[in-house]
Amino acid sequence: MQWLIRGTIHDLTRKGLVMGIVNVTPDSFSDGGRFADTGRAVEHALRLVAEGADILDIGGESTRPGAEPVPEAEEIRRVLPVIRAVRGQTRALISIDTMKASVARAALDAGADILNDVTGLRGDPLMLRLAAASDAGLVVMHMTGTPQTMQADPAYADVVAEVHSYFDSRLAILAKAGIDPRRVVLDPGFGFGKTLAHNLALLRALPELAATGRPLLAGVSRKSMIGQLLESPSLSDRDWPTVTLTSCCRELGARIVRVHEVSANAQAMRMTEAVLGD
Ligand code: HH2
Repeated sequence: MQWLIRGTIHDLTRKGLVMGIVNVTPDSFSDGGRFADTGRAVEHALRLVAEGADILDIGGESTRPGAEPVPEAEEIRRVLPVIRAVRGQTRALISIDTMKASVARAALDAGADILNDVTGLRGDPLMLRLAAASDAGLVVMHMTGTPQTMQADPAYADVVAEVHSYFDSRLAILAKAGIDPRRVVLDPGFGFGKTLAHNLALLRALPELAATGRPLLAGVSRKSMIGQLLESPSLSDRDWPTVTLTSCCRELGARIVRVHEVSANAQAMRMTEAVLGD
């Protein structure tokens, strides 16, 4: 269970990674506007590192259902000063959460280590070439449709089989583009074109999805599936359920969790790993 990022191998066999979310956006679904200016975003990022984040996932465009697309110049204006400032102050890994190759290129040039593309490097025709020319770690996520359309009426004959075959085909396409598979981690994309039943089926199937041999990343933090299960629209009720899901995901084989609150989720990872043993 290894992840190759900028020439360094990270062994995730026994110890998974916590990816802390830094949304430099006015409209993200759970924290929109809170860290939208550079100073507050940098302060937040450094706090997440102090709490135990291994990776900071910095994004300048919300992907919540129905979110307005952001022009590339504006997205770069949001994320670049944050990446530059954070790069100078921490050795934590930095990930750029973007669907645009121009934003990814600027972020990687500014010192980002990982490219997290919710379209699985399919959205921007220039993304695959950029990824191949770099040595960044890559997060390849599954999404049906686009953030504008994905929750309209998600339907699959068999969601687990479809995500599984998507992973296989993306790994084959990336390998053909010359990308070392050890650079890739895979993400089922919870909430991206999925109903509650689809999300639960994918959670249960994590051990099966891990059979590709690549590490799995799970992003369930504060997502609407939690509100649906608890029958509560309140976002402030979603942090403890997220911690529980972190523990479940790690037990079921995920090696990286993407979360808004780092401290409690990092503790859940360590506790679960202690129980799992070798
Ligand atoms: N979820 C979100 C954004 N990026 N990337 C990966 N790899 N996996 C995910 O599950 C994922 C992601 C959505 O969460 P958030 O960033 O909090 O919200 P928004 O997109 O509204 O900024």
